[in-house]
Amino acid sequence: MMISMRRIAILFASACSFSPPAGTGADDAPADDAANDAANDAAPPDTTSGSPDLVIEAEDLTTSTMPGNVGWTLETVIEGYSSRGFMRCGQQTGGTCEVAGNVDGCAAMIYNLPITAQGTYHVHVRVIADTSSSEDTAFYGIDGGPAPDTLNFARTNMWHWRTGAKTYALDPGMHRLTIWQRESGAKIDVVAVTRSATHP
Ligand SMILES: [Ca+2]
Repeated sequence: MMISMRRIAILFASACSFSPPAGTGADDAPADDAANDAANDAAPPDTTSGSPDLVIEAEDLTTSTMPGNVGWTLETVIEGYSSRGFMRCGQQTGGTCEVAGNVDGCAAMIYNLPITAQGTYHVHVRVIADTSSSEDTAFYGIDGGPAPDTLNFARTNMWHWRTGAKTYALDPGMHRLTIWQRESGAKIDVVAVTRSATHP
């Protein structure tokens, strides 16, 4: 069932160039889990209606950080995205950013979350990665550092949803979702923070 949604429309565009950060190398992300594999969904979501749950176009971020000369930029070169496009992190190299789990030097997209209902919230992202890509992971977190698990995309050549394993108990008020680079070239179309474990 489609979840009702509130759209946050904050336009942003940033210039981006890429230089491989320290720690670049092979994709050592965990294997995709079966539950997330079952979440493939080529249809873009409705991001126009309101509810305590939030579905936000990735390109409608609140702000971003670009340490190390790596950043997220708006792209439209892969069809099937929702709204104005999708955000791609740096060049398509699959080079990883973090050093020993430290994301301080990793490019981040930050989204304000005006939560209106207390609850346990899940983080979902609509993403794509080709069948041989090493550009298929990102870090995420709400109101702090990254969750211990990463967002691991399926290599399907199709837009699909992934859900993070870590959940967050949130009270009403303004919160903040951060998506950090893990692998350069990662592509994200939509982010969602909902009380349902099922993606929008
Ligand atoms: Ca989008």
